[in-house]
Amino acid sequence: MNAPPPAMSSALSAAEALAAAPLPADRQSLKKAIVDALTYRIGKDPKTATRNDVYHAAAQVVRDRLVARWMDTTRRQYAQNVKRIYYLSMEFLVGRSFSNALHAVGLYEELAAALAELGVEMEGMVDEEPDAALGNGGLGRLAACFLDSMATLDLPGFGYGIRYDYGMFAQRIHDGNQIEQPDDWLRQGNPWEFARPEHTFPVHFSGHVTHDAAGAHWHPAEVVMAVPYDTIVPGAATDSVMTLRLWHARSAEPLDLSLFNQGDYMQAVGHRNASENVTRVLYPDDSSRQGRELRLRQEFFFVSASVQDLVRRYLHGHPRFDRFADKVAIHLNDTHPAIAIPELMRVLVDQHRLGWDRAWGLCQKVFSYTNHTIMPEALETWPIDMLGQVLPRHLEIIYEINRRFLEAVRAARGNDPALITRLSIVDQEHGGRIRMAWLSVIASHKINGVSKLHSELITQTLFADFASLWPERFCNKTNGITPRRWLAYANRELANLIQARTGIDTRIELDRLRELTPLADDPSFRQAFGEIKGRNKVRLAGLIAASTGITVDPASLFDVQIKRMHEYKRQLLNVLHVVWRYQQIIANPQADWVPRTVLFAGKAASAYRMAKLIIKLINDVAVRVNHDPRVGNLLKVVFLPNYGVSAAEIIIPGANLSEQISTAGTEASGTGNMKFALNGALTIGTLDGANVEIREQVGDENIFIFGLTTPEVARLRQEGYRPSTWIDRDPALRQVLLAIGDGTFSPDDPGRFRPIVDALVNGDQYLLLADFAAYIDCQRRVDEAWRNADDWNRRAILNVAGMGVFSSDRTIEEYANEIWQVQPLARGS
Ligand code: 26Q
Repeated sequence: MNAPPPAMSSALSAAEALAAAPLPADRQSLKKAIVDALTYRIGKDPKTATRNDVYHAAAQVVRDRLVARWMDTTRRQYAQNVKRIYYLSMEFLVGRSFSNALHAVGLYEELAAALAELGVEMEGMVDEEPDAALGNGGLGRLAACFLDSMATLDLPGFGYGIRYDYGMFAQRIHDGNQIEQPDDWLRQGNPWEFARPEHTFPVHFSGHVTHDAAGAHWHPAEVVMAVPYDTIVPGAATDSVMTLRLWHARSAEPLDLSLFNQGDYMQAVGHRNASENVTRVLYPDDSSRQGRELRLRQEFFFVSASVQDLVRRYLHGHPRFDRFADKVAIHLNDTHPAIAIPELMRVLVDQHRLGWDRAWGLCQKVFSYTNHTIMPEALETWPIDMLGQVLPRHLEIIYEINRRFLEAVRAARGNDPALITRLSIVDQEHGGRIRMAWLSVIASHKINGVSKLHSELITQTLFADFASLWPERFCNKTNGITPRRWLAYANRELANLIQARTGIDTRIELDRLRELTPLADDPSFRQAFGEIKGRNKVRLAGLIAASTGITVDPASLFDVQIKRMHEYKRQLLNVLHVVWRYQQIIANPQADWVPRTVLFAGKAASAYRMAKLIIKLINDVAVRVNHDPRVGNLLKVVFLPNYGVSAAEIIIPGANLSEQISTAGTEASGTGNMKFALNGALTIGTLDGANVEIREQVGDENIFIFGLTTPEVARLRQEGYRPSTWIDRDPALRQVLLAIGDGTFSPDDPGRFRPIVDALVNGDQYLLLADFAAYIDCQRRVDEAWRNADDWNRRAILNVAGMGVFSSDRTIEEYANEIWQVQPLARGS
């Protein structure tokens, strides 16, 4: 939070004496506080209050108990004059805050009891809170886990992002098809944020640039105001509380006075809407769609406000910029905030009149950049004319950065035109575009990938030329997940069992999980572990029934694939297995089949036709399979709608098998894979992303690995991949494709899934057919393993035991030490 530094706090000089004693937290006081909040803050008679009103009252009571810690954290940051990390991200996929905050202040049980005495059940009440779904998927969720870890490790970090009016769309399934609905998450108000209008900054756009002896002058044509909203991010087992500062766009003028004076009131107010559109909605794409001007405006909007804010905070305690790089680290979560580079240059050179070389030296010291993808279609580039129109001065600065950089390359490497073309920030090929990844690499002192494999791949392919120029800048930081949300709170029973048997506090001691290894051979532990999994499966079955009407048997093997719908993630390969299994069961009903429930969930980008068609296929297959009396309980297929953080918190603890089956070399890391293994699911997966490291940790015998490796994929493609070869040699595969293509699952429209089969037969970009046989074979091994329930539990426990390194606390410690060079805040004063 942004409490003023001690020197400025004269406004309420007498307040110190009254400074808040810790608020009471016993059951009776909590009850009273909730009723008071209902009455005086919500303005509701407790007699007529709804469950939603009670949620808001309870949330305020919890928030009150965090505020003093928040202020104290800010004071310590100022007093210790620490180096701060500014984590810039377009996305923070936080999910719900209520339980997380309750656990952080250690009041979960007591508040649940207080609520019960008031006649409200905690379980149902927490469902009143909408997810803060300000992100698409992995990248946004990673940012949320990182904030949680920074808070827990007492690191002085700030998250900076956008307060979207509408987050990730809600997904409805109608007749098997995805329908998008707006996510109006702020409708009922957000108890976790504080508006800070006093820290509003103007953000400028467009116009033109002039130059004179004093330097460059940008004469912008538009201004939008950026109003910060601070969200509380509590750490676990510490008093530290972090701030996530999200910017909201407000029109600079109440209305267009000239229009108003002409009597055109509606138009005058309409003008206001246009500039406020910049923070209206999250782009629901997890890659592809490019070049939208509003997206560029969003990026610059939050970056410009954040840079102004952090420079203001720095200058508050320092008269000059000499110590800037000792006090500031700015991290770019992918290239989405990369416009911060020319913006900081502009602030330093044009506004504060630093020399170019000095300003550039500071930039290279403060910026670092994480790459999350090597897929070319997901790399951000902007058309030169668009960038020049929206941000004319920034385009000039980018050109100047590029000119100097290429000159240095020529000096070091001689004039190699091919190399220069490859290294240039300006891509002359595609109508002239600015490569944001190149800009980010050139400006950063450290560039990292998100798993060992991915970090290796980016230095060998995407950034090979840069890596040979500056090998020391490239490093790996394997992703992690917060053990608070994903084990201690989502799977409290398992966390309690682990604590009871080993003393491990899973919230903050995930590095001790190896101590579980001997317990895998302890029958009583295996038994208890299996029973907990069973109860989590019953809970998941309840969610499935409530949201789809489908009844599933909690004793069946729960086989789960939940993630954004994307061709490279190969949900379709999973479907091919389901169809194969269906056909085999019908052909051979007497065989000793392992009953399975195959669960899918995930959103498709609204314009992604193939991904949406695959959702429809899953649902059509489900209708057919689930109603076929020959199948009975041997196979159930479920597509759970509206996947998000809160759904994941129920699904993951109830899973037995985690599907991580992307084409090798395509998934940068994956983080769902870690969440499943941590909750005792076994993985079936390719050697892709962090699966490679999961295998290292759990041992080859406790993970089901199949399929082509990254070099094999590359070789196959190079030699010329022909799908027909694989169909010709595998009658079972042919039969599966025939059924999908001939309308077996779409009798109302037999040609519906032809495009899917055609895409496989005529290209199969992600090599599903090449991996099909290996996948089926691997699924057979899964069935065999499942038959021995006790041994399955043993392996599951060994998976949990191996997950210690995937705590985001470990990841963040590495960032702090090796990239940011920041120390934890001292506790106490
Ligand atoms: C870009 C331009 C225009 C509109 C949207 C976008 C956009 C938005 C989101 C591009 C990419 C994303 C998200 C990418 C993402 O989530 N990547 C995932 O990051 C995880 C965390 O590192 C990895 O574990 C996953 O492997 C990776 O796919």
